[in-house]
Amino acid sequence: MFVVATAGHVDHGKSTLVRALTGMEPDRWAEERRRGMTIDLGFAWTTLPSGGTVAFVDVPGHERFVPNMLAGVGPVPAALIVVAADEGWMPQSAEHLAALDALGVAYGLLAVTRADLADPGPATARARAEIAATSLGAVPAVAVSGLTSAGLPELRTALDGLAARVPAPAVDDPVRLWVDRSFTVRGSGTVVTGTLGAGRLRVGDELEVAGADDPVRVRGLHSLGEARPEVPAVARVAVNLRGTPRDRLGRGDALLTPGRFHHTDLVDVRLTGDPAADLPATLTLHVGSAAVPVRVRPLGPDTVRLRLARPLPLLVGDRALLRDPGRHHVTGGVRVLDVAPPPLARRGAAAARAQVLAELDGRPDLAGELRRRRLVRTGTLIRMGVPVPAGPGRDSPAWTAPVAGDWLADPAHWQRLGEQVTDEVARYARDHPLEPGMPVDALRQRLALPDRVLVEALVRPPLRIHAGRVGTAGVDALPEPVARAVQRVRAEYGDRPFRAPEADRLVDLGLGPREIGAAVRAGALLRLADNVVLLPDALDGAVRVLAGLPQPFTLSAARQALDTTRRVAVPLLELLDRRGATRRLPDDARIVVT
Ligand SMILES: Nc1nc2c(ncn2[C@@H]2O[C@H](COP(=O)(O)OP(=O)(O)O)[C@@H](O)[C@H]2O)c(=O)[nH]1
Ligand SMILES: [Mg+2]
Repeated sequence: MFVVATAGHVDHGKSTLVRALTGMEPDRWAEERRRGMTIDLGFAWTTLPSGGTVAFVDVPGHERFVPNMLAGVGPVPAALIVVAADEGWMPQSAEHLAALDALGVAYGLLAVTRADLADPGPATARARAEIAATSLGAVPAVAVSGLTSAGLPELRTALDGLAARVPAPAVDDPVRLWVDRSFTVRGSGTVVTGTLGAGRLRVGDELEVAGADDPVRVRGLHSLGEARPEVPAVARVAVNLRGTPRDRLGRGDALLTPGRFHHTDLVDVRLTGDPAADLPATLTLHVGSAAVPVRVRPLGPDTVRLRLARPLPLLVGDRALLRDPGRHHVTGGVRVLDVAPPPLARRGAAAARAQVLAELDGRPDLAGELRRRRLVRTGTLIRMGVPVPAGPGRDSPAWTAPVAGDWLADPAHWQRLGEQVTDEVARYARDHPLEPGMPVDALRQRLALPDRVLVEALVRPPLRIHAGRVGTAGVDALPEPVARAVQRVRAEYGDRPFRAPEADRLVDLGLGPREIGAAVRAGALLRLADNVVLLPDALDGAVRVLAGLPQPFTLSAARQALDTTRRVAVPLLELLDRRGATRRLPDDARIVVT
């Protein structure tokens, strides 16, 4: 099926034309028929010469009902623009065309109606020129009369041509059915209608509704007045929903494939067309069949942040339009660049954001999203409209594979995090020498990581996680007897860290040269000289103590301050000299290097 929306000034013959083409009455309301004026959307369909079906969404032309018009054209990718030969181009001809242009509608046809009343030439020339300057470009034109039916066969052929040009629908895409009507059918319950632009609906489907917790279930489907088990896009469709009160759904709501759409009330967008320098601070955003008040915050020359009065299921790349309802004026189109933008709290954040947005074009870009977000879940990206390959393969690079769980990471950021893990764990070990490692959650918080699985994935040998802590393969990686011996040294010398166990005590503890070697390699002991060992955190502790002395200080002053013997003090100071923590002066005194 091919769906086309009408567009054009009031009384130019849109509804008459739809009626003449389909034999159906697009003005559904008694009031519309009494006043001879379309107020709300009308729906009608017919078979084309090719055998295909065209369904019309007939819109009101009166300026008071432009919001209804926008709800009709929002989800429809093709337009039948109607201009009366005897009246020519009029204000709502222009406003409707501006709306189609803002939404980026690229497929259209011009029908110059009431050709029995005046020469269609001038109206045709003017309308084609106006249309050519928009997203629709050059369109075929047909002169018709709803009264005499002249031109209708040519119009049918032109509609077939238009249907052939519209790209094939993405029937495997997720469903986002913008509701344009909802009503109750006795005995069946709630029915909503809309234009299905992509995807496929089936009886029994569970669908999500923005703003509602519970899913809804499809009880029945109708298209073109007939019940169907399944309706693929593109189609006009009526959906009967099970157990859904009518007041829960209305125009502007959307039925969605679960888990595929991010509901957002904050978007960064690019303005299309000629963005006015003095954009009003509040406008109405029209997207799909929805119309939502928004607050506008300018960012760059053609980019703004919109705060929506209620969340909508929007995707990166969506087209929408902004309208000033007070001034009856389509302000311009927008293209959604980011549906989950960062807050702009810090000074200068807005300017920095404007620079980022200047680089975006609304085409989903996985590498760019990772670079900007650094860490993001696959599901979040998909809900933003950014496709993620199923996994790395011949065509997709390694960074498209999750680093942990369903988390994707920017490769450079992930590498930096790995280095930070090493640093943080080493720092923690220095600050907490008696603890067997850094608690995993402390590390997670230090690195501001949103999920523990990320920490677990970042810990690589020689680091490892043991009993909820991250440490070097130190004490607990040593052979049992050595580990026990080192623990005893910790217990005995923890509170006098610069006293080294005497040689015979080492023997008692079972720490021979080989055991000491293993403990030193594992970072569990520090060897100053043969048979002179300290706990590894002693070095930093010594620097702290020595820094508290009047500078420069002598060996004897150091020995006393450290409460130790020459046997330890001499090699300890030499080691500190070698590491650059202290410097030996010509008179053999030392200073702590700061
Ligand atoms: N003579 C003539 N009158 C027409 C033609 N098309 C529409 N009209 C009349 O123009 C008026 C407005 O038509 P309508 O279809 O309601 O316009 P809409 O507001 O664009 O839907 C009605 O009185 C129609 O009878 C036409 O081709 N020839
Ligand atoms: Mg009408």
